[in-house]
Amino acid sequence: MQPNANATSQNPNARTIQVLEEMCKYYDQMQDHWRTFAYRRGIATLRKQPTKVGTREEAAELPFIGSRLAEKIEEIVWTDRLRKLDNTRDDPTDQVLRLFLGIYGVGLSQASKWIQAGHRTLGDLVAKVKLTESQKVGIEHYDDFATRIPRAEVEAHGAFVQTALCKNDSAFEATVMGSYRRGAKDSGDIDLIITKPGASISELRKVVFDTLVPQLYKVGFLKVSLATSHRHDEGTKWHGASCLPKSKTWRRLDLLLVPEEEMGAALLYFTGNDIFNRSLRLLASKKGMRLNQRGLYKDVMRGKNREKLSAGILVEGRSEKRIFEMLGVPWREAWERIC
Ligand code: DCP
Ligand code: MG
Ligand code: MN
Repeated sequence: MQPNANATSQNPNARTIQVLEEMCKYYDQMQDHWRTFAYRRGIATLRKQPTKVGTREEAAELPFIGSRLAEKIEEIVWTDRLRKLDNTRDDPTDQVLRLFLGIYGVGLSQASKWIQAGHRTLGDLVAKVKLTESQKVGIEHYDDFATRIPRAEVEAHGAFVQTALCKNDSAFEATVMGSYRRGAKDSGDIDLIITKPGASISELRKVVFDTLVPQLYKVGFLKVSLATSHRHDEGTKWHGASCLPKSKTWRRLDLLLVPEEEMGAALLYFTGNDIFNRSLRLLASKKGMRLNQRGLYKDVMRGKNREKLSAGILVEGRSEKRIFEMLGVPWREAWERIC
């Protein structure tokens, strides 16, 4: 369990946190990543406070709480609500935008174009727009993908893949990552790392893409593969949807193929959370190093604006613990990597 998850109701700032979390969820739905990050960091700070934070001055003293967020904290304490949140809830265009942004793979520019063209409902899109295959699936399974997945079900999807893998080669391992590894009670999707000691990426690819995926389609577990937005992920990632034998609910499933020598970096990356990853990458870059999902590299040449001029030399990829050590960061268990 996340250490903070249970503590919320006894927290002196519980009500403030609750309202800020709603605001944060709104920004997340709007794909406003910057504000989402700012709110999440601010909320994390507030969770750690032993006493109630009541004024903007008090709030602004705290780490990761800027003047705007501090004003909002004061407003919530004084009025028990946030006008900005109430306004967004009442705005019909906003509601349509959030509806469209909730479709898998749909971004702001696509959603805005549809609104400008006069579309207001998912039915409008189905009837009047030429949709991609992924968008069609995203609409058909809109509610499925919007529903959190209970921890036990995440585990069951992982076990299903592991069992199928073992039938091909008992040395293969499927490990559940993402919010599950951080101890979350439910998850937005299922993230799995697939690996085998000693196997190269080409062996992993062959087994996963030529054998495992077709088999899992055949038994009805995999339902559809969904387009990936990043070209460089091709060949190491699979995105799609899966469904347990007795269920009707499709879940989002992400597979990441990882050779042994990159396992530490991949564990680190795929455990997250995304804010924790960001801060580690920034720290690496400040130390003249670079961290990505393959490894930690040193002697990276950077230009004036920290842009990368050379890839650098691999320092560590295999061990998650060693990467922490090389960065000079004390070890943190997965459930402590909340941000
Ligand atoms: N990740 C990242 N940066 C991103 C997206 C992902 O560093 N922009 C990493 C950290 C995430 C992990 O990949 O923890 C898995 O990504 P998910 O989007 O599946 O996020 P989580 O599993 O953390 O949360 P959720 O329960 O919403 O799936
Ligand atoms: Mg996830
Ligand atoms: Mn994922």
